[in-house]
Amino acid sequence: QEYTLIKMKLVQPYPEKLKFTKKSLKNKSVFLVAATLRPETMYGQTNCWVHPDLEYIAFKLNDESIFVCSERAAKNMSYQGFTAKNGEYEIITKLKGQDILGAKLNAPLSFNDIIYTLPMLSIKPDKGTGVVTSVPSDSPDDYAALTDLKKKPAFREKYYITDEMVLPFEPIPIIEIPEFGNLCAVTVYDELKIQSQNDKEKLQIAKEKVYLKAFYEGILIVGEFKGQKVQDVKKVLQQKLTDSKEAVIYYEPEKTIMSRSG
Ligand code: ZZB
Repeated sequence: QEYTLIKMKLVQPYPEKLKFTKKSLKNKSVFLVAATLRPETMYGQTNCWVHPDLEYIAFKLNDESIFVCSERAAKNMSYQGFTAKNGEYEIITKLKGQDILGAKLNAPLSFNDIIYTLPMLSIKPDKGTGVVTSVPSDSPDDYAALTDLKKKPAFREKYYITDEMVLPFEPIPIIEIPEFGNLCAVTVYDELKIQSQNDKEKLQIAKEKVYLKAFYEGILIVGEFKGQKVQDVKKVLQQKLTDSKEAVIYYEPEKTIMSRSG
């Protein structure tokens, strides 16, 4: 499986956990990296998701910059030429998702100059990097999780998330799909009466409803490729993001026989 890894640049001041590592990260570029199949949706990023209880690592790349993601993903990257030595990665520090909640980021193509790192409880540890970029206009999971944070002050408080990290951020219309309008995730969320990010079955149905439609019938309504079909611009945007070093290609190995039968 091929993913586009979106490099979301950490903006100073860095979270405490990253300020006090053995080697100073002050003059280093640090990125939270999110695996996506939808590079054409990056205009609509409103935040980044991490799981508060999951373990992440910060490790060094061969160009001296730092990536933050799950150790499983770092290991995969080390076999794909990301690090100085094949199969090896130098861990700068280990951290929990909660250590980077609230961190300020600068994400490529996003109409928001600054977005925040927020908690999502449905992140799967064994997929992608464990860091997910959020596009609530086109991803029902993202819209559900953002709505949860907006509706429940107690949920924000629990994770020390302040109002300004959440309340100003609305889904941004970026892709028009016949019958679903220009905020397809919001349309299906309402249609299926989804209540929260824990509504697993409905969210699965919601995703299936929009995925193929977006690919075959979606039209970009913003940016440089405005007016073009999603299926025609997906690769072009991926290329543009990798050319500008704002993204890299990352491969996820096939699931092992063990996990397939288990
Ligand atoms: C931006 C985006 C915009 C995404 C969208 C989806 C949608 P798949 O097809 O099952 O492989 N994702 C990535 N890693 C994780 C994880 N560890 N846990 C939970 N979710 C994760 O799913 C790939 C998508 O799942 C990725 O693409 C990412 O969200 C999320 F408009 O990135 B996506 C209808 C979906 N729309």
